[in-house]
Amino acid sequence: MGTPQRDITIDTSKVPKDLLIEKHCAFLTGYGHSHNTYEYGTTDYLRMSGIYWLCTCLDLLHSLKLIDQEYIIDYIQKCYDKNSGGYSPCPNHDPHLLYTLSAVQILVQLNRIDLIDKQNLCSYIKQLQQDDGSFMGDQWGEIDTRFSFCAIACLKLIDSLDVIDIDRATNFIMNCLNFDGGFGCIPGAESHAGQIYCCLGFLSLVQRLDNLDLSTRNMLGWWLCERQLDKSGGLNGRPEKLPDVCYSWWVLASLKILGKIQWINSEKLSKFILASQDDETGGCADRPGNIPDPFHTLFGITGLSLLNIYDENIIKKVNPVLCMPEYIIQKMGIKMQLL
Ligand code: 3PZ
Ligand code: ZN
Repeated sequence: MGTPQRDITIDTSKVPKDLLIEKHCAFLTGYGHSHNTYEYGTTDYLRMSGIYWLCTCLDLLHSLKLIDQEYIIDYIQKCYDKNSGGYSPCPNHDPHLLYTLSAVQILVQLNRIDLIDKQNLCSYIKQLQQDDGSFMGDQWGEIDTRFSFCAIACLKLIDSLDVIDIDRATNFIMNCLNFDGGFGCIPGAESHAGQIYCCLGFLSLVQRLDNLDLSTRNMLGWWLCERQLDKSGGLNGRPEKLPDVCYSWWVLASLKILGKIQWINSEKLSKFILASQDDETGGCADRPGNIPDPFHTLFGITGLSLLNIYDENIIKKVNPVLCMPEYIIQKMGIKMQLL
């Protein structure tokens, strides 16, 4: 039987059963409209990513017109650090790969890639690569496979993958592969769904998924689909944790890359995501009854998009590797590997 699952019970008489599109759009734009800026509601140390979460979610819901694009573009420019070539979460903070990826994703989505100083951005990313192929997130030196993904995703979006050492970067990712088929943040660290997404996304973008043999792909597929809990239908990020809407994204996107998304019970998962909506304020929380935020709202909607249960006129298709609307990836001609 193994260890019992930690799970929650959903009171089906109290939770929404339909997708609350208009309420989500109002919730997301509310993060911008208060105080007439996009600063309200999202804390400053992650504001650039906050703007990426809400822009991406609104575009997927056919409502990008509701945001002030000029304001956002101006905000991104204020977060650009000319000296390093990277972007910070808010003006006068230090640049970091996490927020640099968010800034590039927003600029690509708003069709303003012309504002990016490609050469300066490339040198910013290049100087963060270490001899073992890994990437630091910023000048302070933390190493994590998340940052390898951010580096490769930025470079792919500006068509400049060749400026870094891809072989060494790939070797570092492969050194983070564990015996259970999952990946951790550094060699030897335990497997976690978020890290698995970053490592599979990395291998997909550099077209090296063939590095994973058939038995590893199967083990990893099993590990990922075991994240689905029986009672609630939600997914957790690792064994013995509670279900959380954002893992709908990290796990489903990983399974999509592996070509095994059908290993998840989509009916049960979609019910869990819908139950996590807040029918008063709009937005999704990490699980039913909790307070909604833009992060879980985006990953609830992208999870539903990957499950393919709503028409494209309701939720646009999302790209499983870059977490951006698929039509933009197609328009840019960006190629990646899916199994
Ligand atoms: C959340 N961050 O470190 S965070 C994040 N978490 O910046 C954003 N699921 O206060 C929001 N947990 C909410 N809006 C939560 C982004 C975390 C992830 C925390 C979380 C999510 C469960 C506990 C790390 C991409 C980028 C960043 C992360 C993961 C993936 C918090 C706590 C942490 C953070 C922000 C707010 C609850 C929103
Ligand atoms: Zn979460």
